[in-house]
Amino acid sequence: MKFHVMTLFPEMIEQGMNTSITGRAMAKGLLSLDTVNIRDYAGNKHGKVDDYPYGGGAGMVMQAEPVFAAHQAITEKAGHPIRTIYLTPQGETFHQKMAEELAEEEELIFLCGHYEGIDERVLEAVVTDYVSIGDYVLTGGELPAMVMMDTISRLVSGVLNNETSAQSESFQDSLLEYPQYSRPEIWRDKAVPPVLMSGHHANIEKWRREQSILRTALRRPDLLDKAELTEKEKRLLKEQLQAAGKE
Ligand code: 6GU
Repeated sequence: MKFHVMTLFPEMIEQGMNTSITGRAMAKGLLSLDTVNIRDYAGNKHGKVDDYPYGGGAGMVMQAEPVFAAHQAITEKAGHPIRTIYLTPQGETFHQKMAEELAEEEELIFLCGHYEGIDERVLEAVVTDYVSIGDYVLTGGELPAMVMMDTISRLVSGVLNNETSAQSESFQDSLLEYPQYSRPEIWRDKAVPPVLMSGHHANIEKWRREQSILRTALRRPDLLDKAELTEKEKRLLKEQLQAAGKE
């Protein structure tokens, strides 16, 4: 996967992506990151890329030409069109299925805006996808771009140590992950659930599935509608919720 990021703050993106799992994946050549400083395409010696909004109003608008020139430099070098994501609270809300679909692309361009936004005309010319990461307002698109790249990266083959974990984790089957425990067996008078110490793999799998279902019901009941539970699992969940005084 090759990520291109158009931004006024390339060091922010590089610092974030060079850390931890994405950093290791880049060192291994499984991912690549190309940050493009839009300011380098300002076309004036002051590096000015913003101006007042026509019609008046607060703040500044990023001008069309530097964004267009930066985008052209990327696609001309690539020699083919590249799906271009503009990070904006006005976009479709990011979700795991979208990440899975984007992970199929060989390259992606992320366009990060600042100030009050970017001149609409260049968005119409270069953007293929408008994406938000949730209903709150950030100062710029850099953190959302990093959120998306992190999510997409872990779906790229070889990025995670264990191939199974990308698939089995939360949301893949609309259930949250089961709780995890490690040494010591007793910590501050709290013991690890005995089934995990039993070595009985079928019982462990069964317990984990039950825990996933119970936890989803308690923390994210909205997800449960999409999960496929057997009649037996539905009955057990009802009992457990009643026992916990939650129903
Ligand atoms: Cl993609 N950008 C900004 N500026 N704020 C956001 C966002 C994006 N998604 C949620 N809030």
